[in-house]
Amino acid sequence: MAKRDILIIPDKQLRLTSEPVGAIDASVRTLIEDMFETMYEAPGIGLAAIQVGVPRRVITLDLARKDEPKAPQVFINPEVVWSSEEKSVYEEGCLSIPEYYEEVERPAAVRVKYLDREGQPQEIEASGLLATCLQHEIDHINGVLFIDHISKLKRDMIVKKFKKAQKRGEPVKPLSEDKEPSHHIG
Ligand code: K1U
Ligand code: ZN
Repeated sequence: MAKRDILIIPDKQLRLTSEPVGAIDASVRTLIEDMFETMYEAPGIGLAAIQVGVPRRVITLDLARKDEPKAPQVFINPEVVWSSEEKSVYEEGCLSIPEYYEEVERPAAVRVKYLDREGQPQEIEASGLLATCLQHEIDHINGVLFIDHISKLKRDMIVKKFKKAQKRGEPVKPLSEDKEPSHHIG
């Protein structure tokens, strides 16, 4: 297994639409292993392959708390086949936009069809954090970021900060020091 570098905005690769996976071969299995290592190390609760520069429709998740055993989940070629009318709001973060957290409104529940890591077709109905995370990661494989769901004013401010920091070769400081995630897993 190898940890890979996570792309940070404004990297243009994050705007690509990822291609479906055909056969789950050795390169896909290595990608999945590397994504878990990268996600756990970050640390994060989800990761899309494009965040490590691979434009394939592969997602890893682990929503287990720190005091619980690991619960890795893999979604290959995921597709939302149903979304609830009911919405929920969650303060989201993104490993490609480090240190920024904003409330995003999305469908409260979704049904997602996908292939598991053995290539078997599966369907899952998700609500709560799993629904939020799945939608966030499926957005990634379609070139969409959570900041696309917030106001243009806030989005432009965040992108500007990251562009400026990239030019200077510096890390980006949070817009406000008290913008911490309200969900504390573990
Ligand atoms: O896709 C990503 O960038 C990963 C992202 C997933 C996500 C988080 C919150 C809402 C929707 C999607 C993250 O994992 S950000 C880091 C994070 O939320 C976290 C990290 C450690 C412990 C608990 C949360
Ligand atoms: Zn993200």
